[in-house]
Amino acid sequence: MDAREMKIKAAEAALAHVEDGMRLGIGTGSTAEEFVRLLAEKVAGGLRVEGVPTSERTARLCLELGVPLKSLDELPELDLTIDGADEVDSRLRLIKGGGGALLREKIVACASKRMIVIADETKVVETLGAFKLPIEVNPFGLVATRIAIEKLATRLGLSGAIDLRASGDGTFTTDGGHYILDASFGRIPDADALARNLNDIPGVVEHGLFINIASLAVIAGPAGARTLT
Ligand code: ABF
Repeated sequence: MDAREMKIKAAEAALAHVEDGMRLGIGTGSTAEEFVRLLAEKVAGGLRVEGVPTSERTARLCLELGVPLKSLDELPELDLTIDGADEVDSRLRLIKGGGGALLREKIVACASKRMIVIADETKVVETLGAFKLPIEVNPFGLVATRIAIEKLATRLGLSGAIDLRASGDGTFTTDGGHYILDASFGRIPDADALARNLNDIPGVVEHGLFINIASLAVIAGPAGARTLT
């Protein structure tokens, strides 16, 4: 099974949790896009759902494939969000934000009764942090915010470069107009403490540690899909 087939396997398994009439949060990234394609087939076959997209990119794909969309303000309480991740540990703690949509992803997931993560085996880790932790920051006071994050990291015994994310023609800007700092900590032994403390830094809009948010992960590997709860 190649990488794309594994993403499709995970998306298929998650689709089994979608019921007629559900209000769905719809994630971002290549795995979530496989889910959107499968969902669109079901919608074409008569399944009635309303989706809230977690990014402009996902919104475009849904519109193109005929998945009905609403804004989160129109549907502020969702039944289920299905989204990808960059890392997942055995306690269903996640790193997200590699795709740059972490703020909307977290808002949508937290507005949902349940969040199912779809990923392939390469995303499962013992300790979070090998993937650079995305931290969404307000452009105002960028340097001061970065220094505050560095000081926090030092206090928590973490080290590593904290780089401003670039895009082809300059600085990467999120759908919300913010910047992203990617922190190469390598290992984050106490992800809960880091998550709590990052939220106390005023220039930090949100970070990619999703703690106590996911309720289930569908992990696809060469032998098929398994679940983590
Ligand atoms: C989103 O897409 C993100 O939070 C995560 O960064 C990324 C995962 O992408 P992919 O499924 O392409 O690996 O879910």
